[in-house]
Amino acid sequence: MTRVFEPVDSTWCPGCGDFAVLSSLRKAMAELEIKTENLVMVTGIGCSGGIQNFMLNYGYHALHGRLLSTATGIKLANPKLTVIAAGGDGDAYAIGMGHFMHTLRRNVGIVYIVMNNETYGLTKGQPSPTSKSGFEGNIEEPFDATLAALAVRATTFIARGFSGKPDQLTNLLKQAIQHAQQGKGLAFLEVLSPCITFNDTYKLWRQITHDVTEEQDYNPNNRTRMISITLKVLESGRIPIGLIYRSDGVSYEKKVLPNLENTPVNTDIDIKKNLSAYKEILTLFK
Ligand SMILES: Cc1ncc(C[n+]2csc(CCOP(=O)(O)OP(=O)(O)O)c2C)c(N)n1
Ligand SMILES: [Mg+2]
Repeated sequence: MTRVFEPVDSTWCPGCGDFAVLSSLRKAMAELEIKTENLVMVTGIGCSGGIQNFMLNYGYHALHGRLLSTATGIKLANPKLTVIAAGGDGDAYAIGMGHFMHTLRRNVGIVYIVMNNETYGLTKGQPSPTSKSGFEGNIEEPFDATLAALAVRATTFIARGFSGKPDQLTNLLKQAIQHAQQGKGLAFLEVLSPCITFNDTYKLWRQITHDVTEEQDYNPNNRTRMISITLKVLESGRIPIGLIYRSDGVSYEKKVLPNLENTPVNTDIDIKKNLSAYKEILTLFK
């Protein structure tokens, strides 16, 4: 199969947290032996969205905040593909918030990576929905996506990694990809990925990230307990990281397309063979 993309050199600032996401993703793909021609990356608008240009696979740069509807369409057209959506906190939780919530609710079998730097990096450092109160004149309180995702009862995989912990990140990425591949549904992975130019949080995040797996009553299959742990960690001024929640769901594509041999990508669209059917459809518009 010929490929449509040649990866280009990264345009990220030296030291950007997104480099760790890129290298961990490459590592996870290699370890899971995912063939590049079977992977599609759909990305949002922002520095983080550039990741698709630096990878050797099929990709599509979607409209700002609209990557999830594009990724859903690709997965439904060809459920055998591994579909990874990736973008920033602004893309996900500001302009894309409605799509984020509803895609979680649908449990589409894609991996969604949100690179959260608590700012709009590409447009030079304005506050985003995850920015702390006080950042660049921000007077609002930050949104926590893992807690919100836990509140959507259809979610089946919720995790948070940190660019400063690449081994844990690679492990979470592998689990997320496998979850989506196994038809269990959407794997949501937020990555704390510092913007060294406009919001350098490396040092702070090393201090305040807290691995939820260290909690005595940690049980990632128990939603109620994980809501309580997540809330407790957040209210103590720390940020929960690690695998937060996982359950065996049934993905949206499995419900819509129970027969994997009869999917849109397998449909015969040959004009000559289907001429009468096409004519019939056209008459409906007359
Ligand atoms: C419809 C639309 N509105 C606004 C913008 C301007 N814009 C470009 S990127 C961006 C936000 C980027 O922030 P984030 O999603 O957090 O990505 P980052 O650059 O931090 O990785 C905005 C508001 C746009 N490109 N399109
Ligand atoms: Mg951002």
